[in-house]
Amino acid sequence: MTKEAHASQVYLSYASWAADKGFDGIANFLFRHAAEERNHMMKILEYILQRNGKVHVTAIPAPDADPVSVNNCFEKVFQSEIDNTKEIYNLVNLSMEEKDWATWNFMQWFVKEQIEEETLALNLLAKIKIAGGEKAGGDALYNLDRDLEKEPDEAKSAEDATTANP
Ligand code: OFO
Repeated sequence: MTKEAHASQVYLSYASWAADKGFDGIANFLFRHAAEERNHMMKILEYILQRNGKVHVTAIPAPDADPVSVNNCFEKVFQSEIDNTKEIYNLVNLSMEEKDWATWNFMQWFVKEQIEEETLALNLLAKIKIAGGEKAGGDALYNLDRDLEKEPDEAKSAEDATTANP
């Protein structure tokens, strides 16, 4: 739960960085993703309650330092997703050890979600690499920024989100 909340803070922080640099499309994309990660946190919280568990809401660690470039921003996004995937795999492993098949089944949604999110970050990094990687600038970044403004995502407003479809 805290890891998903942390992922949301990471996206919020990088979105704010992008907005400050004038990349409004990238900022919007990252802000929407922050909302998506928060929905993931809620999905886990609701599951714990549904299973009669006790929810512990703890402090959320601060996000990393700001990125130094658009390329670095998406490298950091990718690394954050990898870190979250490892935490999710730990829960899957634990559920197997405990023979808690309900939780194992619940966690499969997150396994699939992480594949999608890692792929999305990798695809964006590949595009930036074509545009020059760390040296990408001018037109290339302008076009990427404009494309991301239109990128569809799964983030819903809080009232539309459900546990099954956060
Ligand atoms: Fe919660 O999906 Fe990424 O981290």
